[in-house]
Amino acid sequence: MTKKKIILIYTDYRKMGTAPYTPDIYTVPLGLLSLSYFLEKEGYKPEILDTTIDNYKNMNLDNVLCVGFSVMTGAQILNSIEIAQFIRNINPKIPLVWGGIHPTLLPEETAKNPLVDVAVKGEGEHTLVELVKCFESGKPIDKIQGIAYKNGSTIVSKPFSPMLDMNSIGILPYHLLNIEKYGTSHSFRLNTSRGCPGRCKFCSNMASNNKIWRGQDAAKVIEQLSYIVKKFNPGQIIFEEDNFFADPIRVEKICKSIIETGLKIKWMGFCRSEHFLTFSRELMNLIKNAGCNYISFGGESGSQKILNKISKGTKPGHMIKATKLCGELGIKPLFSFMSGFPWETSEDLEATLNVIDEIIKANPAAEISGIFIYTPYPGTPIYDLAIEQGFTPPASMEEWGTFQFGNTTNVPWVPPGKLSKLKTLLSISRFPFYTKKIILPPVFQSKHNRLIAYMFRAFYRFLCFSARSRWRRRFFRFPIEWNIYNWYQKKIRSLSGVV
Ligand code: B12
Ligand code: SF4
Repeated sequence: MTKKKIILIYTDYRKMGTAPYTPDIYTVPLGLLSLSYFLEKEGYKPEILDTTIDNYKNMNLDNVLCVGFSVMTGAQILNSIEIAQFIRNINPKIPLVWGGIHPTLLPEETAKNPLVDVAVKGEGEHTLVELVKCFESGKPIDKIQGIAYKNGSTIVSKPFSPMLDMNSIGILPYHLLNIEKYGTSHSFRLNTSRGCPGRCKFCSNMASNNKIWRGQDAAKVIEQLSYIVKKFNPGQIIFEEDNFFADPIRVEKICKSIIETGLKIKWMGFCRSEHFLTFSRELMNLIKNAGCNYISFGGESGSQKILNKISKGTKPGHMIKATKLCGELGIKPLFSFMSGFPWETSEDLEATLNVIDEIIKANPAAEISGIFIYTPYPGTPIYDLAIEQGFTPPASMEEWGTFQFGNTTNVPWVPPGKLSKLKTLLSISRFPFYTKKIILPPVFQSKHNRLIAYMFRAFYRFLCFSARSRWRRRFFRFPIEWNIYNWYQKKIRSLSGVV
């Protein structure tokens, strides 16, 4: 008998409001691919529907065993609610399973929603296979770990299931995706480790991974890399994981194997600057020779006081040293920063601007991805402090669906004048990162719109000038041009169907 279908849905996340207009950039749903790998191994036929690319209304709901949703906090919740309602209207008997970081952080609240039959906590590979087996056989789900579900008027919440052995993941079933649409010849994302030993107090890693880092063996990583290079030949590999460099012995083995197997790749990974400084010069050279061209560091703040408060474990001096070393090695360092923490004074913020200047001075090739406004996420150690300081947590799934990363209403303790400064700083600091190449929206690309295109380019040049001179003079008041720019971004995103 042919098995029933399992549809896994990746809903639209793009309503997040901080990224300027970037057309046709999609990110491969790595979580859903990993779930699908395990389902296929058990003989099931998963289908992935990425609604950032395809319209969910064309979904065929005949012979479906269950539908899974992958959900981050924010816009994906609203989208998942809309699609779940669509499915319920057509066939109310199809079980709806929600997984991903949001159900992991708030499993009981998620399971309460009438459009959720089961909320999955943490890694979903084994849990989903077990659930699917129960749905198929009609057996009860009460023996399964890592889930929350309704039992009459109460919510049952089971403990997390044991962590997955990363080496049990094989080559992901990319055939389930319309892979050309993801721009994989340009860059390819893969996941070879999970978790992070860090304990930064704003990060959800503490709740979702319990500070436990685990990674695939070097041989497994090379197997994945060789397959990807042969099949897709991407210009850039991105190790999409919290801390690719957590285990230097693994890093050494991976780099040696990349060189020995003759894999010609360029790659980037995430690291902590103080951790990078503990590597020997030999290892650093090996990393460079194995094709590493970017390392992304979380700078967060230039103020030692703030770095201590958030338990970052990094000093501003570490960032400068790591930047210089990257310069010597010919690797581009990429830093991201944050503003608006409850304890942040004007001096602390100034220290962040100063450390950015020092980073650029130490290595002009260094890039800054932005100074993002702190967002209190549930499950993070300073979430309760944010509530004490006046943050009102969304009260329902629908409200969590409108919760936006970097939104100024998330930091009510910041006085209005400073908020405007944080917003301007976010726009200015992100502008160079996103506009290395000016992207003309299609609407401006036709011959008839030459004049508009000319004005568009001129405005961008003016913004470059404004960003530089405001930054130099530390003058962030009356940000009329940046308000126009942000208004324009919103408009263009809505014209391109994102908002
Ligand atoms: C890649 C990535 C993105 C990509 C998305 C790629 C993709 N297609 O998934 C993009 C660039 C779009 C993105 C955007 C954002 N991201 Co992001 N992102 C990540 C990152 C670095 C890796 C995700 C990943 O691929 N992991 C590997 C896979 C294998 O794991 P996974 O997706 O979690 O899936 C597993 C489980 O969650 C579960 N699961 C997932 N889906 C489902 C579905 C079902 C049915 C089941 C049963 C189980 C299940 O099983 C999977 C396998 O074990 C994570 C950090 C992290 N370590 O996870 C942050 C992370 C998810 N992002 C985060 C944030 C804050 C954002 C942004 C708001 C802004 C920003 N600065 O990045 C935006 C907007 C998102 C939004 N809310 O709308 C936070 C999420 C906080 C939260 N509560 O939502 C994270 C956790 C980073 C952090 N440590 O704080 N992100
Ligand atoms: S180093 Fe990065 S991933 Fe690790 S806990 Fe800190 S913020 Fe989270």
